[in-house]
This record gives sequence, C-alpha cells and structure tokens, in this order.
Amino acid sequence: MRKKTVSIILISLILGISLLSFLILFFYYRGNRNSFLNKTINNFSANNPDLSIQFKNFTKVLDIFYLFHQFIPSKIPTYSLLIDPNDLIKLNNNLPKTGHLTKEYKKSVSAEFIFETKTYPVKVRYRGDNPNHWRFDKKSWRVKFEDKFENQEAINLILPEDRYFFIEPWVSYIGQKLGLVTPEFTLVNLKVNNQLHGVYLKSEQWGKAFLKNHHLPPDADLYGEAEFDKPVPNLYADVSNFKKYTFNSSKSKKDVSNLKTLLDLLNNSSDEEFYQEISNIIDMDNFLHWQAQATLAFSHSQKISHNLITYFNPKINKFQFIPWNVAMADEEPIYPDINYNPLMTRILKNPNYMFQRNQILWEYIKDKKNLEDDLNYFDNLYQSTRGAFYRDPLKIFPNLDFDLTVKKHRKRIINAQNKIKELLNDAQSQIQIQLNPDFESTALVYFEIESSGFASIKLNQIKFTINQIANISLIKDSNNNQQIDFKDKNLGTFQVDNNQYLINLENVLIHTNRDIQEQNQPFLLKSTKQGFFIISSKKAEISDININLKNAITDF
Ligand SMILES: [Ca+2]
Repeated sequence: MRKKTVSIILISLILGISLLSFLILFFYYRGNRNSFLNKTINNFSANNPDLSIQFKNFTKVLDIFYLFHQFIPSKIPTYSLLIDPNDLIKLNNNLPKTGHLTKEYKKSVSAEFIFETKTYPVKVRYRGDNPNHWRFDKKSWRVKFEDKFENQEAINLILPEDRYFFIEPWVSYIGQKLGLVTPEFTLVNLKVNNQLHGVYLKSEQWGKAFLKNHHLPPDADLYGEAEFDKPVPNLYADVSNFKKYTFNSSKSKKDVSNLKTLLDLLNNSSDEEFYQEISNIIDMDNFLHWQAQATLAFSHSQKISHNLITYFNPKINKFQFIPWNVAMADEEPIYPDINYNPLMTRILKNPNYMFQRNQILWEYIKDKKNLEDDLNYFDNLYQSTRGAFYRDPLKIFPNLDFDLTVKKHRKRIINAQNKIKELLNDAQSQIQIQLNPDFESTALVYFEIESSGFASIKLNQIKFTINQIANISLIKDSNNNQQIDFKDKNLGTFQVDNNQYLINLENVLIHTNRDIQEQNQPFLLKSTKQGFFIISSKKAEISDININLKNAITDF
C-alpha cells in the first residue's frame, strides 16, 4: 500500500515537472525576446554560461525522438580541414578568457583545406567577435586560401545559429531580388582533422575577389568598420571608425576624402544642404533598396555602432551599400522604422525619400508570389540541411530547439510582410473645404488635405459645378500660408466646357511627416496638412465640390 502511494507521488511529480518544463519551453519558443519569460531565461543563460550549457546538454536527451531523423539525407557539401594537432592546441590556447576576440587573439596557423579530392594550402584562425563563436567545441572559422577556392580568397565558416540559421541566407536572397549586391551564403558541413564539426554558414570575405565575383570594379574603396577592438558608440561620427578592405589604387590607401565628404554632410549640414547634396554622393536608388531590405526583415542590426559595409563605386562616384549581418530583429514585427542608424534616419526624415522607400516595399509586398517564393526558398534550405543539422555532433542545442527556432523564424517572415502590408495600406486623410475663402479673395475655393497614416495620400480627382465658362487653375499652397504667392505652385490650368467639371490629377501627393525620437525609438507619425486653391479666369461660383483621394502607395 505504502509502495503504491510512493509510486503515485513519484509519477505525479515526474508528470508535473515534465508538464511544467513543457509549458516553459512552449511559451519560450512562442514568445519574443522582450517577453518576461524569454528575458529571464536569456539573462540567466548570459550570466551563467556554464550552467546553461550543461542544461542545454541535458536537454539533448530529447534527441532520442530524432532517432529516425538520423537517416534523413544531408544534401550539402562537406569541407575538410587538416590542422597539425599542435597548431590546433596553439589556436585553442590563444583565446580570450573574458571579453571579445581582439587582435592579439586573431593569429592564424597553416592548414590544408580539402574539398572533393582537391587540397588547398590555407591559413586558418578562429573568427567572430563574441564568445559564442569560440567558447564551445564548435567554433567559427576564417579560412584564407593561398590561391583561390571557387574564386574566393577567403571564406568565413560561421555558426549558423549566430545568424538565425536560414534567416541570413533568406535576407540575402530578398536582397538579390531587390537588385542589391549581397554576400553569398551557403550551408556546408565541416570536418576538422576528420572529426565532423557539423553545419556551418559559409560566407564570402570582403576583398577584391568579392567585388569581382559580383561584377563591381575591384579597384575601388570598400569600407567596413575598423573592428570590435575599440567599440565606438557612433560609427558615423568619424572616418577613423572605418577601414578599407580594398582601395582605389589611383589614390593613396589612406585617402578617405570620399567618406569624409559623406560623414561631414551627415553631421554638419543644414537640412536644406543635406537633401540637396546627398544624392550627389550616395546612389539613392541603391540606398533605398538597401534600407527596404532591412525593413522587410524588420532588422535594425545595421545600426549606429555596427555592420556598415559601403562601397564607393568609381563608375558613378557614389557610395553604394552592401547588406551585412542583417539578420532579423528577434522581436515581434511592430515598428519597422526606428531611429537606429543616423544616415537612414536623416534620409528617411525627408518625406519624399520615405515615400520612395515605401514604394519599393509595396512593389515587393503587393505581389503575393514574393512571400510564397521567400517561404519556398526558406523551406528548401530547411529540407536540404536538416539531416545535417540533426547529425551535427558539436552543436550546443537539441534538435527540437533547432526545429522550433526555425519554425518561429518562418512565422516571423510571414508576420513581418503582413505587418508591412498593413502599414502600407494605412492611408488616413481629412479634407476641409472653404468656398470663397475670406483670407484669399482671388480664390474660388480653398481646401486642405490632412494625411495622418503610414502611407501617403494622392489627390486623385476634383469634381465640381461652376456657373461660368472659364479657365480654372489648381494652385498648391506650397508654403501653407493660406495666401497665393510666388512660392506656390500652379498644378495646371483646365478649360471648362460645361458647368460640370472634373479634373484628374497625377502625382499630387501629401505625405505624412515623421517625428524622429531619440536613439532606438520608433519614428512617430506626424499628421501633415497641405492647402490648395482653385482660381478662375473669370468671376464665378463653384458648388457641389467633391475631392477624391487615394492611397498614394497602393493606389486604392
Ligand atoms: Ca502660399
């Protein structure tokens, strides 16, 4: 009898703990980085890395459910590194006990790289600034080829979880669709001294070979940040925060005058000067597509302090931008536009550029096929690599963790695009009409359109009845002073044939402005009014006026 009671208590206890663990895991994977549970668990793991690694190792017992998955074929190439065991010990001993992987820890050793029966002499070292890249048995590598491998001088083999598994390749893929030059990412298996180290994300290293492979003139300045060694709060504050990966040989390598011009304009110019000059030094079309790519991923990682790769294209003498470490913010997609990058903020503060950026987003979002295609790409990556992930012996997380995380990322892609679609459909307006306004006696009508949604408003059509045959002009009160003056713009003069009148308009836009908040805070929508006058060549009366507006982005 007593035995039975003990068994019942024991079983209940085990069931209870299992249920509790299940619930914690369930909410952890469903939650986002800012939820209480996820914050608590992530903070705890960050503060107790050894304990958390032991816990993760313990959770690997769950891999028992993946027994049959071991037979799912791996469809990715396998690279092999042969390193003298003494050199390997040297590499492992030369890792920081605390802090980042600074210069003194970046010493390479000679090794052999083997792929498909061909051997390449290489120099290898560990890479990655943060400890997650080299604290555990599975480490991120930089491989530098004496000659070249697949047209590349050097490659990075990055822990895939550091780039949210398939998110970075996916972001690169949408970048290609947007016409950007993006680094190529592939997933590969790696063996070190014949021991399988599992799956890595292979990426190109910056250099002349990268530029050549992407059909860009290689004799040109390619800038990146000057390293994590001395982190700076604002990369954009000074040219000394950047280094050149390649340089234009017709000038000195130290000549950073092009970058200095850009940063000076960013930091020391009036708005008027900035918006007049910026398109002379930046390829705006490229910039806005680069910005749109980050926005589609709700990524804020190319931020004030990190991850800028910019190329001064000698063909057009302008800067272009190469997406790097875009990843995807580990947050629910709520605000795409936040003040996280001073150059982006200053450019997007201009309503015309914001409008153009939104048009790029709409071009992508409006076609449902893009999302389908994105998910196909993502799913193919998952299907072709998951066998290799399940068999990855050195990864520090259980297979279930991998599967749930990938699922969560996939959902985030859908949510992000849906959210952007919702925002672009958000056009809000109010119209106020005054017949025979007393503040401008020459006008028959004054009307004011207020735009307060995310999208811009388009003045599409004006209908009215008039009691005289006359020439009618529409005037935009550009300076919004409720007076017709030399600063205002005549949008067209129209002849009236009968007294029912209809004016169709193109490109008369009212943009909602943005109120920029402090760093890392979302832009706020700032409702914006624009006034218009209708004037006539003859004294006349207008009645039954009807103004038709549309969403300028979606045209609905
Ligand atoms: Ca005016």
